[in-house]
Amino acid sequence: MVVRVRYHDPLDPIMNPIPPSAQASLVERLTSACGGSYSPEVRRRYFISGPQWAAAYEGQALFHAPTREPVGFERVIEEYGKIGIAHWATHDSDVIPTEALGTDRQWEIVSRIKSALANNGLACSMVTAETFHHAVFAASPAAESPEVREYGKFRLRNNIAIGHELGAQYAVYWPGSLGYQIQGAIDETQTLRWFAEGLNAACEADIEIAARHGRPTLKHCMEAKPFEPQAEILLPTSDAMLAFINSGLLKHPEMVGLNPEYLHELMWGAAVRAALARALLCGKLFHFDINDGYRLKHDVDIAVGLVNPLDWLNVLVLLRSHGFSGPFNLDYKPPRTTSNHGVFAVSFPTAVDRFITLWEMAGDVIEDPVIKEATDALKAGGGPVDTLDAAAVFRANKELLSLHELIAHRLFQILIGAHRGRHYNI
Ligand code: GLT
Ligand code: MN
Ligand code: MN
Repeated sequence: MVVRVRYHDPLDPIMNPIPPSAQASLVERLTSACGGSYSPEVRRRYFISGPQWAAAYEGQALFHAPTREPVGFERVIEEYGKIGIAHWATHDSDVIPTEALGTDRQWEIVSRIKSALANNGLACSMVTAETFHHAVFAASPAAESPEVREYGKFRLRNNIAIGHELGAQYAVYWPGSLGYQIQGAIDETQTLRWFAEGLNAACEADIEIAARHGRPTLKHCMEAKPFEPQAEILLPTSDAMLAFINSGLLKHPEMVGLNPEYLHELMWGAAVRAALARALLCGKLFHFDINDGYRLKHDVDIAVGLVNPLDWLNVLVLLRSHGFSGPFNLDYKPPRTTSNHGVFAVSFPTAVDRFITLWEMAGDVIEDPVIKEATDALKAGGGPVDTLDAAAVFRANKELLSLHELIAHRLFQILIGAHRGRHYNI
C-alpha cells in the first residue's frame, strides 16, 4: 500500500484538516456568523427574480469543466422559495428539451412548473427564448436561410405562449448571436430587418394570445452584450437597441423596451448610471439584470455588489429617485468554486441581501440632509450676475462647486455606515 504523506512547509503553522463531512456545516456556520441577513418575508417584498439558468449553472466555460451537478427546476424553485426569492425566470430550453418545444410534452412540463411555483409561493416573472445555443442558430436566428428564420419565429411565438401560461409579465431577447466572427458575408441592414421580423412575430403572437387569455400583453425587453459570443455584434449596447426600437422596423415599438444588464454596459466602458438614465428618459427601462464585474473584460457575471458596491449604490439612487422598483433579475453565475450546496446556502441569499442593503442605503442617500442641502445649494446657484460675463458667472458659483466632492465623500460615508456612527477610534 502506498501512503502519501503531505509535504509540510516548516514555515507554515500546522492546520487541522476539515474532512469533507464537516465542510458544509462550517460554511453554514460562517455564513450565519456574518449576521445581517434578512428573513425570507423581508426578501419577498422586493421585486427580485432568480433565473433558472443562474442556479443551474454548473461552472463550465470554454476552458472550464463543470464543477457542479445538474439541478432541475423543481429544486431551483423550492430553494428560491426557502430563500425568499419570490420570482422565477427561465429560457424555454432551460426547462423543456429543444425537441419537445411546441409539443404536448412541453405543456406537461409547463403544468409541472406551475405546480412547483404555486407550492413554493413563487410567480414566473419572465420568459426568454434561447436563440443562441442550439446549432440551428449558428448563423443567428436572423440567418439568410428562410427556414432558420421561420424556426426562430416559432421559438419566439412559442415562448410567448409559455409566458402567458405561466403568468409572466416580461419576455427578454438577448441577440448575442446576431453578428459574425468574420465580416463581409452578411449585409448588416438586412440582418437587422430580419431580426425585426422576428420581434414583430413575437409581438403579434402576444397580442393574440393575451386577448385569448384575457391578460395584458407582455413587456418585450431587448438585452445587449457588447463582445460575445460573436466577435462582432450588431446590437452591442442598450443605446444601439434604443435606436433599433425607434428605427421604424418594429410594428409595435411601444411594446418593446430594454433589459439592460449592469455588467454588459460596464463591459464596453459605459457609466452604467448614464446608460440607465438614457433608457429612463426614453421610457424604455422595463427590466434590469443585476450583477457585477469589471470594465473592458468578458462577461464574468459576478454577484451584485462584490466588485463595485459604491457604483451600485449610485445606480440604485438613480433608479429609486426615478421610481424604478424592479424587476431586478439576479443574472449572475455562482463561481465554479461554489458547490451545489453553496449555491443555495451562500450565493443566492447573500446576493439578495447585498441588493436589499444597497437599495435601503440608496433610500438613506435620498433622505440624507447633507446631500440634500448640498444639492439644493448647487441648484440655487450663487445669485444674479451678468450671464454674458463668463468670469462673473464662474466667480458667483466658485465655492459652491466644492460640494461635488463633498457629496461623493458623503456617499462613501453612507456606504460604510459612517452616517450612522460607524467610526474607528484610533
Ligand atoms: C445569457 C446571457 C444573459 C442573458 C440571458 C437571457 S442569456 O445567459 O449571458 O446575460 O440575460 O437570455
Ligand atoms: Mn443578462
Ligand atoms: Mn452577463
